[in-house]
Amino acid sequence: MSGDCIFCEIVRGELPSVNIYEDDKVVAFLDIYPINPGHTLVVPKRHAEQLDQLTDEEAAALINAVKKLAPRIVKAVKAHGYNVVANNGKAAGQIIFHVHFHIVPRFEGDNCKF
Ligand code: DGP
Repeated sequence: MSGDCIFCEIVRGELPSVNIYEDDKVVAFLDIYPINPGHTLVVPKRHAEQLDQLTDEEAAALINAVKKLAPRIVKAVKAHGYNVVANNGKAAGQIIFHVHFHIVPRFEGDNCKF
C-alpha cells in the first residue's frame, strides 16, 4: 500500500468508488472519467506502479479478473465489444501510477478514441 496513492485509498475504502468486484488480490471499480458507459479499472490490491512490478501470481489474478469481468460488463451495458488497455509509464499515457487495466465497452460506430 502507498500512502499517497489514490487507487490505494480506493482499495482501502478511504476514497468513494463504485466497486463492481473484489477478491483477495484485486479490486475493480468504475472509472471516474468514463470513455464509455461501464468503463472499469481493475487494480491489484498491493501497490505497484507498473505491470512488470507485479508477481506472476498478482499478474495472473489481475488478468483473470479482467477476463471474468469484461463479458459481464459488456452484457450489463449492452455493448458490442471491449478494449483492454494498460498504460505503463508517463510516455504511454499513465496518469495514476498504480498499475491498472482499463476495460472499455465499445459500441458499433461509437468513434471512441482510446
Ligand atoms: P491512466 O491514464 O491509465 O493512468 O488512467 C487513469 C484513470 O483513472 C483515468 O481514466 C481516470 C481514472 N481516475 C483518476 N482518478 C480517479 C478516482 O479518484 N476515482 C476513479 N474511480 N477513477 C479515477
